[in-house]
Amino acid sequence: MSKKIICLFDVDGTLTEPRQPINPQIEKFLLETVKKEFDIAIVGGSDLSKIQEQLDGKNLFEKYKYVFAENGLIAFKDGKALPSQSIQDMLGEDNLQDFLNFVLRYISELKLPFKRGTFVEFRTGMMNISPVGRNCSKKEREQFYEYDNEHHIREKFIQALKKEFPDLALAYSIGGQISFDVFPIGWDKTYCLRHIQGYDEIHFFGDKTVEGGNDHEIYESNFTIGHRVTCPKDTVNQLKILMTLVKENREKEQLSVSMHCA
Ligand code: M1P
Repeated sequence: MSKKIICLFDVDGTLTEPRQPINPQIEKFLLETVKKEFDIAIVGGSDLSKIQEQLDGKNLFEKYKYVFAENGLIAFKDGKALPSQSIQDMLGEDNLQDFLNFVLRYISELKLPFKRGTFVEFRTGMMNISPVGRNCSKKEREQFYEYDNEHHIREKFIQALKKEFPDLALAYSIGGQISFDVFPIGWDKTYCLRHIQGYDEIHFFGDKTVEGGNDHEIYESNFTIGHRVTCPKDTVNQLKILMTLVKENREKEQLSVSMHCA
């Protein structure tokens, strides 16, 4: 019997350019070609509203078998919401406020080429912290990204947080261009895997697969077959290769069954 496969995609950098809408041709390929062969699902670090904005959210739940936002802390199967947990319950209000106060103090002392607004976005299962501020424009986002590549603002910030809060069981990951995510250890993208059942293979596609990137743990997980991609076009190419391999294997299986029966 042929294997039941699901393809699980990261969003930014894998299906779309960072924080941009999906290219209609890529969406067409997913929905009209890939979906004929495999179930498809998404797992983003972002919150649901950003994912909906990027993936033409009108029929998001019809397009994808599973939709996971915030690494799977916000989860839907066939459009039905699955159980969730919150970061405030996990950390406790006292720890949370100490943490946030330190973050805001640290940002207040940072001198950057420019700063905008919304430095902390408090989500259900994580905090998203942006030294430059989430309200920056697309151009400013690119500029900060370049500046950060040179000056390692986010990496240094994360080191300072780790040093200040060694006892809080928190993980830090850089999934995008202007911010980093903070969440309880284990609430990385592998969190979503607890919801996926009934498949022989889970193929995960992501671009931030190296250590410190927010696709790293799920890419390395024993429960997935990881595909490292460089951009949405590369995702399409790797899907084409996967579909060819699966087709060849199915043909081989059919041939051996018919030889066995003859
Ligand atoms: O999906 C990857 C990341 O996308 C955004 O990052 P940034 O705005 O820095 O490019 C954020 O939503 C972040 O939480 C998420 O991990």
